[in-house]
Amino acid sequence: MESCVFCKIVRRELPSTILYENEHVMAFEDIAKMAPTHVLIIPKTHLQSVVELDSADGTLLTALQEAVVAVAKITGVYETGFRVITNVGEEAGQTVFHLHYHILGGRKLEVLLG
Ligand code: DGP
Repeated sequence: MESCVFCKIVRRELPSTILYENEHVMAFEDIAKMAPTHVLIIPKTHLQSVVELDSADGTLLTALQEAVVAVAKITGVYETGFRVITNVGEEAGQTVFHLHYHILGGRKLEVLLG
């Protein structure tokens, strides 16, 4: 998608600190870190949010899952614990409408009840 910020990162039109990448997904540091580890995992194809994933996306779902574990290990939070968040829609706080998982860790995270 031409104007999407994360598509621009995938195309290397915007700089980012990439931690993990394969043909399906990319993981890079969040520009506005909320924790010592704050990494975004995205599909390279433009999907608006997690609700656009379905049973036809088995390969991508596996790639996303493997990226979660890989990023946790690369950043060191695999041992200490971490949180995986994906926001869907404005009311949930989604600001970039390209599917992304936030990986947060490296400090004690407050309990989220909404
Ligand atoms: P969300 O609110 O769930 O849509 O999260 C979007 C995140 O994307 C937010 O934490 C900030 C991050 N972000 C926005 N623009 C950029 C960018 O250009 N580069 C990087 N690395 N992160 C970005």
